[in-house]
Amino acid sequence: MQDDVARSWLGKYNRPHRDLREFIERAEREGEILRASGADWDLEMGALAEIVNHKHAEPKAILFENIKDYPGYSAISGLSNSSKRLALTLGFPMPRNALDVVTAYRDRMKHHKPIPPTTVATGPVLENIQRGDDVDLFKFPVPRLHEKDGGRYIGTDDLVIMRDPEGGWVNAATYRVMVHDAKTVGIWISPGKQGRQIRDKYFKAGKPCPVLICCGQDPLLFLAANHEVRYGVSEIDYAGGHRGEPFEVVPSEVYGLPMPASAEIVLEGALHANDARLEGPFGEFTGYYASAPSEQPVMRVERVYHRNNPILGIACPMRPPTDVSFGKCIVKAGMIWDEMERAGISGIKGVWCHEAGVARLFNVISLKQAYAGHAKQALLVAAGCQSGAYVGRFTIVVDDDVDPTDMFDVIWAMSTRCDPIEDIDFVRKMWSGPLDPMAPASNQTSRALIDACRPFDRLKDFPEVASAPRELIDRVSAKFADLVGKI
Ligand SMILES: Cc1cc2nc3c(=O)[nH]c(=O)nc-3n(C[C@H](O)[C@H](O)[C@H](O)COP(=O)(O)O)c2cc1C
Ligand SMILES: [Mn+2]
Repeated sequence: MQDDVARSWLGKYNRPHRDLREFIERAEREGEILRASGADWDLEMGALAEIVNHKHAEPKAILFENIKDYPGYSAISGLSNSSKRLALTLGFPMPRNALDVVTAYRDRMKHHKPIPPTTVATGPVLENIQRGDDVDLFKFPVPRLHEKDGGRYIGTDDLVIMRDPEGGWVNAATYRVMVHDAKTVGIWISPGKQGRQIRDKYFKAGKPCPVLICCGQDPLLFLAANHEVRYGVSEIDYAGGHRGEPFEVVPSEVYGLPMPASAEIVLEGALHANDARLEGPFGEFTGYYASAPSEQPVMRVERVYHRNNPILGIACPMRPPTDVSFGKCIVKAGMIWDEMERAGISGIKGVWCHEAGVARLFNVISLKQAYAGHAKQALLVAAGCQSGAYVGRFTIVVDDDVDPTDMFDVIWAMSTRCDPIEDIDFVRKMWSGPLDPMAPASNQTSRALIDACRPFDRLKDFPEVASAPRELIDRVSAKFADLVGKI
């Protein structure tokens, strides 16, 4: 099993990167990293992330160096936010475009098997340890990302690691972490998330919930942590399956939770049901300061582990595009495609989660219809599967002659192959959360399922598309090569 997966590491390099640092070296060799020296942790890092990510469709990552007040410390934003860097992260051949990576992800998932980590006694993460009174979170260049944020956020590009008290498996998910003071943080977890389900099991049993917060790690771990991996599967194992070999983990001192051995910074502590403080607001991925401050459990930090000259991972949600949104479009599309095929749907030719919908709210499936009802079945599964369900809005199915990544094509199909009253269905009370500005207090919102395929019973006599055949285009292009060159 492991051999099969290992051979699937088809990247430019014949082995996975060792850690975040080697990944940065590789990405820099591809010209994918911008170095920014002298930014202020107070708002400037966030503003620079906005400037860079709003400029190009495939933005570069930013390595912040010599951060104000923090000589010797650095931070990195946007590591997997381009097709090239995602291919490097996952070990895929260099892609021509985003859909190449989506397809590679879907293909990988056909034989992907989670690989549990190997426990080792030590690793670079133990180079420095703060215990008890020594704990000082302000030792790190923790940014205030947006003007109206409720505080400085140390956890954005992070793994929040917890052990399920029933199954014993380890969840590792990205949840935002605000610094309250030098020794205390607050974690915001949306209702329904797996870490929230686990946390609440401890609280219900009247027990504290042990937690590790890893802030800076291999981007492959971050990728697994911020996507909806199925319940019961550890994101560390899931990422190991992509890597083709196990990650190494070191048991933490206090609670024995697994921390990635080459992590940059890890905080350890526990959440208590009756120990909460106001958390937020925070500029969020939907593009708004979406939820008002609320009482959230705090973690009294008992240990901080960090490498020498640690690199803090940062992600800056904001009005999209953000420093994770492009990469998310690709991975989410690959995951939805895979889940749809696992659910038995045939004929899927492409999936794309549009960045303007922040890879969640406007998702398109391209389908070769084979039977009446095929398109509706595809819509229901795409909107309801684990990776497609949270904070959704519009799911659209188009025929296989429509490029799902091309908004012009998609709107043309919606405009010409969809009769709104017949072809748009609504599903009420789906999974949403406080970050959706339209969500009511129940955190449930509706979905529009839009069938923009030609009606199946009219496939044979539906008007033909008025577009010159490929051969004619090629022949005329060759004949008028001078003119075509000037277009
Ligand atoms: C940069 C970033 C920040 C995120 N912050 C949060 C957060 O604060 N709370 C939350 O519930 N989900 C957050 N998410 C989404 C979760 O990481 C995602 O839904 C993930 O699947 C949760 O893991 P789980 O399925 O194990 O609960 C964030 C995602 C990203 C990319
Ligand atoms: Mn999970």
